[in-house]
Amino acid sequence: MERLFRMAEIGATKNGGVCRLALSEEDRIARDLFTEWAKELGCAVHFDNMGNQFASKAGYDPGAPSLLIGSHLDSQPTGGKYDGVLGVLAGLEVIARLREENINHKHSIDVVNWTNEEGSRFAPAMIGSGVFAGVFDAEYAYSQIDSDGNFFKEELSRIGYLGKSHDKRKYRACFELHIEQGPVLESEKKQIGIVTGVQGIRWYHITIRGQEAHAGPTPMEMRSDPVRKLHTIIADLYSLADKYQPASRLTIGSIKTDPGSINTVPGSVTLSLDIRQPDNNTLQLIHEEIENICTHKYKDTELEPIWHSPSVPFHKDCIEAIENAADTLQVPYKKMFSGAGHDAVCMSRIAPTGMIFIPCKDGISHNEAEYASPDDIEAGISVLYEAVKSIIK
Ligand code: HGY
Ligand code: MN
Ligand code: MN
Repeated sequence: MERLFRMAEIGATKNGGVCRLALSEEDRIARDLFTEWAKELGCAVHFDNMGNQFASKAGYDPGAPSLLIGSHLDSQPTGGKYDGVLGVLAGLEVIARLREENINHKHSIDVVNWTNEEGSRFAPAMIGSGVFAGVFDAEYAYSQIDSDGNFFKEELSRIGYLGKSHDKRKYRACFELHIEQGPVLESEKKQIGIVTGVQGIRWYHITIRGQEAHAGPTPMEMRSDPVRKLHTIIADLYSLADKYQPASRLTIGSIKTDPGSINTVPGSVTLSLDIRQPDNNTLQLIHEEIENICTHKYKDTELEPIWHSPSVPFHKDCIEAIENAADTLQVPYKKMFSGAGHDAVCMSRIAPTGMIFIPCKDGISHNEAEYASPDDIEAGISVLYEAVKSIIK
């Protein structure tokens, strides 16, 4: 808890949250602090070509594949103290407990801080774990640009975390502890979520084109005002989401006019679109309907797909190890699908992967009011610790 509150001071916002955008000065300070704590725990620390940080505790068999415990330290612009940070610090806590209990273990452990999980400053999300797991190539990631025109690679180098890519290797397993970021566990009074998989995600930019004109002399009937068309397209998108309830999610997180001047009719308006669905076939149907709305129904509208992360299941052995741990510790749990994307999605491509959730107050996250109780945090870390111990022996 001390480490968690110390980390929360980095990028602290006035409403009790954090703003620690990927590759920002705050991210650099957080990374340096992670390194300091990892070294205090006797870990060897390194970072790779995406700035993913690894804190390693050696097992007694150097030839045995290591076990990864990872999450992320970057946050949303108005993020909470727990999203991502909990999973990284839980990894350090597992190492601290192994040392305190003098546990001898075969497999080494790497605690990982994955770069740019949020995808808020540089799209898409999970790009650090994505390059590590072969979802994206490094050049694609390096070419991503933030809203101020900064390139990913320059920013990574600027904060001093542009390392070398490492060779592909096998991993024994990968675990991630995370707050649920939704209301299910709290409403069902369960302390632990055993995550069976993560729903599919698609991101787009939709741009509606018009013609820039003077806000004063230009008669209304002479205007080609893209904002005027916005409400019909937005209505169509929300009714598409309504059509695929209860499981679908649709979010329009940003709407930007260009040039964004109070007395110029915009030449264009661009909205972001985040679609989620646990079923890949349904996600594909929604995708096709979005293409239809944006390319056939409305002219002067461009659809730019940015990211597609298919729905993935987690590994039965990891699910079982977590369930056994929860049973041993007699904590009430529920098996559930994840509504949020996580680095574990990428890792599930290259290692048996599992996730553990704990409740967050009122199901709120990506919000400065985000809160998880010390009790639930303790339960989550203890389940993680038991599950990891059962695998690294
Ligand atoms: O978008 C997500 O689900 C994650 O919080 N980055
Ligand atoms: Mn997260
Ligand atoms: Mn998040």
